[in-house]
Amino acid sequence: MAKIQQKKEKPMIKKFPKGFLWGAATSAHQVEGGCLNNWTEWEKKNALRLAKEAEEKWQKWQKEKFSEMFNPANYISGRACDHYHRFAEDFDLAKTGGHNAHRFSIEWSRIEPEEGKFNEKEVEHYRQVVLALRQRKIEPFVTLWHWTHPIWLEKIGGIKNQKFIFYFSRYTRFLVERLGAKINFWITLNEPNVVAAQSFLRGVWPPQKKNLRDYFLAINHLLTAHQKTFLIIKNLFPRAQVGIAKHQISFQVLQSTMINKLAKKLGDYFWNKRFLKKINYQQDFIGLNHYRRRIVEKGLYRKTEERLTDLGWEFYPESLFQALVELKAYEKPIYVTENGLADADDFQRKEFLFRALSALYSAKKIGVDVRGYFHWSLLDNFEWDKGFWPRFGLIKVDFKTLKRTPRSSFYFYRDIIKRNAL
Ligand code: IFM
Repeated sequence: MAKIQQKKEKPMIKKFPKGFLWGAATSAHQVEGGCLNNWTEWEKKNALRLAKEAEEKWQKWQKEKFSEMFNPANYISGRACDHYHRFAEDFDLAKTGGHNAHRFSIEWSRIEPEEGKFNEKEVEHYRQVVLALRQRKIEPFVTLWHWTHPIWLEKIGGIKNQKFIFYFSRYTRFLVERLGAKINFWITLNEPNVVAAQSFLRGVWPPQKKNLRDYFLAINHLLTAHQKTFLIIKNLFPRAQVGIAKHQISFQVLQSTMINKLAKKLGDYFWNKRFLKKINYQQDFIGLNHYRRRIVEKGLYRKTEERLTDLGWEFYPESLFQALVELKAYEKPIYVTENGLADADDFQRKEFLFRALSALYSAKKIGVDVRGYFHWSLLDNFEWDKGFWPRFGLIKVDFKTLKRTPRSSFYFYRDIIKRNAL
């Protein structure tokens, strides 16, 4: 019998282009510590309630694994990771991880703690942050508003007050005039659709007011705020690249019925497209924040329960492919400005990274112009109304001692970056 010669298949190397940006993202309120803003005020009022509601809200396995969720202190951002004082140490770690880009946000309430009174010392702080990144050859992506703003602004309604547009523009001009020469990439707003929906549609985030009219007001103010600040930045620094970080869901129709197709269209329009379409002449790139898909069935959107992350979100990294492909129509460069999972034991993060980056590679192969990937997050941090228990970090943080310990996935990601390939 003739021997069947087994051909050894060479594993295909998925090579990324030279200059591809690799990094991680954080936001001021979630890592800096010592903030005083609309969220810190809300945390004080709601910590006890959130701890009590944990019993009802989470599954048995989550409650057993993360008993911190029953402690009101879990819901107070407090000193967080103390990144405000330890940013240099954190950037050293990012450098060891091979990162050549980093996304962070500026805390508006530090810059303008009282209406119209700007704090130059805090501008200097962020100048040092940018310098620390540049010294390590890490490209800064700077977010101007990652959901938190000064208390004086919240007192007059925050994003649902039209004056938000004026105040946000003034704050942007002040900052960009001072820091703009050192920054190539600005992200004006983080996930405008998420914050407006959580605050005014679901009514679960500050100011916790369920009201459809306020929802549309908030979205429209954020739209105009972006359009105006885009022009401010471009007038001051024409070569700066300006965009937003947009939360996108991959709506997936399994059975192609009329009602499912219609539900996908609606979901896509209201969640994914409306905002981006309206600002398409005022964005140089699209920042994609992507975490999840939704299955469209019988005209409804449903989650799947098959394999889950610590927060109970579906583990399905491949949905990044669809999210990227759907952005191709805008004909802009794309940076994945957030993508990641809560995984305290780091059991799933390596596989997540590998599969998500394979999806990104496949999207690139069919012509999607993706130029960078920022994993969420560099450090474990304060996950808003969930508090500290969901662990998104490539680097583990012990919130008692503030000791940083890179997880095994940190090194896995480092090796991908080193090879610039999968
Ligand atoms: O932690 C958040 C981040 O602030 C915005 N995007 C989603 C992340 C995970 O929930």
